[in-house]
Amino acid sequence: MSSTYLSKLETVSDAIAKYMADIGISVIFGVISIHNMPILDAIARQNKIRFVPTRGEAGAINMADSYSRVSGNLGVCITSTGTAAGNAAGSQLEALTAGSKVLHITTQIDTELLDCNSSAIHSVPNQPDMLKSISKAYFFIKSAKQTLETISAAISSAISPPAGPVSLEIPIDVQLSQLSYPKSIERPKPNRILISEESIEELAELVKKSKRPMLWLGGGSRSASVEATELINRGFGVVTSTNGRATVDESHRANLGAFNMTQAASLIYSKSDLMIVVGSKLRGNETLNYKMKLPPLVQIDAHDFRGVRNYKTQKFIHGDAKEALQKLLELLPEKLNFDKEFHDDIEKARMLSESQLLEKLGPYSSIANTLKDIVYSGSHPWVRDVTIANSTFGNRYVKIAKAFLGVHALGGGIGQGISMGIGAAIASEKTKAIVLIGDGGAMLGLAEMITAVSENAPLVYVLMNDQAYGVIENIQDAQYDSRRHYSKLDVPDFSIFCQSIKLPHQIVKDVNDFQSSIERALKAKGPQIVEVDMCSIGPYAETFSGPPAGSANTKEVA
Ligand SMILES: Cc1ncc(C[n+]2csc(CCOP(=O)(O)OP(=O)(O)O)c2C)c(N)n1
Repeated sequence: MSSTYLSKLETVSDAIAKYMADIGISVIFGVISIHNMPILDAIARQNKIRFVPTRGEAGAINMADSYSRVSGNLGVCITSTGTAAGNAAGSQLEALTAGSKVLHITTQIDTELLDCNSSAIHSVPNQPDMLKSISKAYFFIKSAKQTLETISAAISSAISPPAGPVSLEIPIDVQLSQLSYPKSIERPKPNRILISEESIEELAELVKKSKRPMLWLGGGSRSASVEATELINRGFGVVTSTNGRATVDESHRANLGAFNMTQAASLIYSKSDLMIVVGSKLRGNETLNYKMKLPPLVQIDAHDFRGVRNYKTQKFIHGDAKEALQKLLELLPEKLNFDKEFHDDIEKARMLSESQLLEKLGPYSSIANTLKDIVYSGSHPWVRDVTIANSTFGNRYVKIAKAFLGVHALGGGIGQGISMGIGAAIASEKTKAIVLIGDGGAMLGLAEMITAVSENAPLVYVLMNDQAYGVIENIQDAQYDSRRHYSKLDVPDFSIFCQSIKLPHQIVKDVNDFQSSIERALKAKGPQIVEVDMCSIGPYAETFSGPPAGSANTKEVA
């Protein structure tokens, strides 16, 4: 196979590699295997795209996902047939939940052996079905002549609003078949959603009548920063989901940020007469499981269904956030006649929410304050795993400088932060990514720390080590009579582990040492880790026992 292959280099794989470079893809993440070697070999020979060999496929998708979120470009991942493609599934669900522009190229056994129970190596049942269920769309390249049209269609689908990960399967024999590269190529373009002008006109009338209109900005609004900022400057108040953070500057006094579930926020909502929900699902863990009372709602969403399924909306506008808000702005006067005290009230609500949160943190408030200053002023990508430090302060108190710099595991899955940090670091180039992770989550992605070292990724891991699934212990204490089954955790001695993989490591046993440690880590080149020894520092002032879990539980989390 290889000798025939090496003698003819105008193959489907060469065309794919060249096409991706020609349309501007500069980095790809993945794991090599016999069923994707022709494509990876072509990428390496052409030497135009950086290939990041990850330690697992789950990490590869997380990296492609966060690379896409931070760069705004397509994130690309290459896996192989069977278990390898399956390993990507959990991470791809995160990309699907977050609506990330990701292309997952995976492979298949020889075409003639497909679907005939052949038991060929890496042949597994139901691979296309699995891929369809974890993707926005699924594509398959049946023959050489379909190659470039199919890859272009797959990318168009991934980047068209509502964006999402797409999967593309290419059988090994097709990868090896001959294909001459055309003189001109078609570049993938996003499809546009036509917005109803009438709906926008009706919305403009509602805004003009409103005294305290609010925007609830979700992840789908992140491309509409300019428009949302103009609306806040004309008098709107803003609140965001965790994923929509910093769509408007988080230091703007009329931006509540992601303090969306506090009592102070609730008071603001009770006095507001209109809330436009832009690109957000109003998730249960951000609305007290849909029990939070919200103002009359209008929803703008690129999904053609009512994404806000648990709230009644008086109007639904199908469209992309940026274009919809642009059109709305055109119909509104420069100065709207809003309630003069509206912005003052929001500013006070944010300050109150912040100070109440700080009290709950106890010793960790100084770490929160240090990170707050550094992350915002240094415009660092701020990457977060699911750990108590993020559920409390990381996801709202530490300000993000720009919407695209915020990356977190929206689906609530632990263990993705280590890899997401690498994707964010590679996308950001100029500023180091800061990645806040827990020891429990770290166990799922630890091997990718070696990838961070191999790639010299500019990042700092801040590892909150309590030698346990801390939040699970807290839930067990609160709801299961302190029966702490399965939540104590044996983790490596990180100083030894990091030494063995050549990852510079510092340990903080006293919160007063945190600032100097992180500053040192930020100044140094390449990846670094600052471990916070929570067993030495002690507990939070108030125990965090998880987001609302069921409809009966409406505990406030911030
Ligand atoms: C993939 C996945 N598996 C399990 C869980 C359940 N879970 C949520 S938080 C958590 C503990 C995380 O531990 P750690 O990273 O140490 O953070 P801590 O709670 O100690 O702050 C677990 C097991 C999950 N959310 N996602």
